Amino acid sequence: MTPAPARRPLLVDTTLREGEQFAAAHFSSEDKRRLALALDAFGVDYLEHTSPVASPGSERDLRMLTGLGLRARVVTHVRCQEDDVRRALGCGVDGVNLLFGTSALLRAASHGRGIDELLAEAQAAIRLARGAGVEVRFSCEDAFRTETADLLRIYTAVDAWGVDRVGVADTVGVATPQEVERLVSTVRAAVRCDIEFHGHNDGGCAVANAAAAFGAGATHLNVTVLGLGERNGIAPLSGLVARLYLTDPALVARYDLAALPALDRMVADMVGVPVPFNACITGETAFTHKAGLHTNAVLREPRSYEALDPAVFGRERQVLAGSRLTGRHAVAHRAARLGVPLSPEQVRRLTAEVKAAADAGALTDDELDARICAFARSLPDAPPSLPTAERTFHDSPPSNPR
Ligand code: HCA
Ligand code: CU
Repeated sequence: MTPAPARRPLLVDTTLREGEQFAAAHFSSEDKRRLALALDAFGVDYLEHTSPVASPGSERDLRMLTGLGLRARVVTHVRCQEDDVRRALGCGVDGVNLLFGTSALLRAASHGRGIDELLAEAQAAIRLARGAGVEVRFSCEDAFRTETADLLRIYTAVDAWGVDRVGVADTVGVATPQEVERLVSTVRAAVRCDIEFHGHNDGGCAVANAAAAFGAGATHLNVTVLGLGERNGIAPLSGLVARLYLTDPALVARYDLAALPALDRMVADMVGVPVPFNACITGETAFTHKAGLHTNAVLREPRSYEALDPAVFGRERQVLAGSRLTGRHAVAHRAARLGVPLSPEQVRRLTAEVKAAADAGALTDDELDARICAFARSLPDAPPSLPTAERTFHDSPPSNPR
């Protein structure tokens, strides 16, 4: 008997909708085209674009995206208003992502409708979109501050009206993974349709919450490149991929994982922000090892201090040897890479020298190499073939075999 295929999440990239709500973001039509092609090549399952009613340019861009012939489904974010749904349908989308604020706070501050009223408007919008044969998602904005009884009433109603999926949105990033797990499980038990999760990062839990939602039965997970979005954003694509890969590489095997660094850089350049130094997978130092204890072990066995293999994601391991936290193994490794043979006693002395010098600030690779060469030349038995000029290199011990 062949084993049942693992359940895998579908990724809904909303960089071109939620991401454009990031304070510094303004994507040109050409940015959108390049980004959509790159995300499609990476393999995301859906691309969500801003509503065509947002501006004339947004409508033109949405038409341009639906005309690209992407493999990913192109969907747009739409208020539950029939005119808005018609405008979306006119752009040739594969689906509409309908939403309504359902918490008492949003009902009062945003649209002023009661549950009965919003359900009536949702029903009309759903009927119109279903009639056009596109995918329909209905999301409760601010689900985690909405009464559970109200949520279940809404979700079961829209499920009965034939939506393809319901959305559970942590709009202000207040939920914990445990709360996500509880709510998504409750919704899972109440509806037949698929479930989408959209989580903001105000409390630092966006990635953990998306992973928890998947664990509890969500089928579709929202991400943006770099986590761009309102305020401090939502779950970043690279972060969620890292989390899912650690759970089971099969969950993300169909995506072009080595394309992540270039994707993050592309969007960072478009928006004018750096890729965060501590971003999962794509951050500058995500695979950099520094302290002697770490470098010692990692040079022998990369898995000792690496949960993820950099090579899988198109990255390289960096082993720093020039800081005061360095260790003998890192220094010896650097010397060996320079072609400088040293005895264990000489390595010990050189390491002590490096540490003392680095107390004033870490040595650059060039400075460290110069120091190693000078040390070797000063030895009474210095071999004639010592390198005279410093060179730099990236450390890449064998990729870990995971
Ligand atoms: C918004 C709200 C939203 C919608 C999410 C969704 C949120 O900015 O319009 O459609 O599921 O966080 O609630 O992004
Ligand atoms: Cu949002």
